[in-house]
Amino acid sequence: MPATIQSVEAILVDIPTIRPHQLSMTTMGVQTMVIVRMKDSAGLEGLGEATTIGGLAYGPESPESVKLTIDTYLAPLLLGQPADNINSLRVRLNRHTRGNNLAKSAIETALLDMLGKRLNRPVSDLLGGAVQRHIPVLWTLASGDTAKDIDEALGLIAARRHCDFKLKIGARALMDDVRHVAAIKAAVGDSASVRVDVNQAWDEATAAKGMAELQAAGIDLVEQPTPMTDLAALVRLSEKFHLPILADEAVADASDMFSLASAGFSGAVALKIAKAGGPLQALEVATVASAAGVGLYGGTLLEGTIGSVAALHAWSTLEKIHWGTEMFGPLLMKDDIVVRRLNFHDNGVELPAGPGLGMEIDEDKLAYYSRKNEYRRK
Ligand code: MUC
Ligand code: MG
Repeated sequence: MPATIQSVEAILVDIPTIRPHQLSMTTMGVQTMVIVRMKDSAGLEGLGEATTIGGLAYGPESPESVKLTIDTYLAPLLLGQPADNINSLRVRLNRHTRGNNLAKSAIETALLDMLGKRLNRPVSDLLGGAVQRHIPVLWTLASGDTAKDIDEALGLIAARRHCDFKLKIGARALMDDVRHVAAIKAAVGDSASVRVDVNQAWDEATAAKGMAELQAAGIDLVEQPTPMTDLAALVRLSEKFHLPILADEAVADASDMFSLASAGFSGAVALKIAKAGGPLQALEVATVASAAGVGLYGGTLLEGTIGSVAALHAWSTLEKIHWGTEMFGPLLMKDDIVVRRLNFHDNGVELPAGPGLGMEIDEDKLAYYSRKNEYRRK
């Protein structure tokens, strides 16, 4: 008798951040994760996570809507179904529900975790096998204060925790941002790679001026300078500058990647399991990007440990991640809900061993941080 899915629980978990995290569209002081706990008839549990940034500030799914989508629509489609055929379950979910890729990513992650535990294999094996176990991780400087960001960067370089940095810009006037970025680049020097993420805040003319200034300041990569729907602007900017562009919000799944690449884009893409609808689909984006000569980068929606580990299992299977990864989400939170936290060292992180994701919930911590009252926001 194949194991069937018996229960699917979606839990809202609020954990404060170690400092305010400023992006062009919001400032975060707390991160809200949706943790999925799925159980099957053999008594196994699969864990998954869906997380976004600043409620509805970043994208069309909020943590609360993800929980509602899972409870109301996805869980009823899964209950009683055979647990191990992940492709069949994806087809079933997509036949009855559109979009909602964050929620679907958490479900796909939980299914992979459960299958890995059943087969006694890590999720990376289910995805074809890991080719790297120590994966580079950058840090995002986003305190909103240039001097604080420089102190933070120098401390992290000295500790060998990170040697690459991404700066969140776009909320301020262009030349204020350029001065901020140039000061940080000058302070960290040539040994550190400095990139910026504009999170769609510029129009094309501002982006052209901004990229010229940033190129002169020694910046290595500019992420999503213009609105996500304007693929033509990304293509024109990528033709105009040597400074490469990282497409983020513009590319969620493999067909988005195909559209952008076939329009003539060159540069790199931020893979995110949440945008794509799960680790398997994120790797499909990587395949299309690689075929088109677009570089790869392991991106995050600032997930906690469960979501970050799911992504790490996927990134570990890639031969080359040209721009490294940003799987630092767990380090931005003051606490964690897993028993053994990730091991960040030597400017990267170790892929956890063990069956499935290799992660175990700390029940006391989960109970402490889970949202008790729907109307309370910390
Ligand atoms: C984004 O847009 O890339 C990734 C790192 C970070 O600080 O924010 C995220 C979102
Ligand atoms: Mg981004």
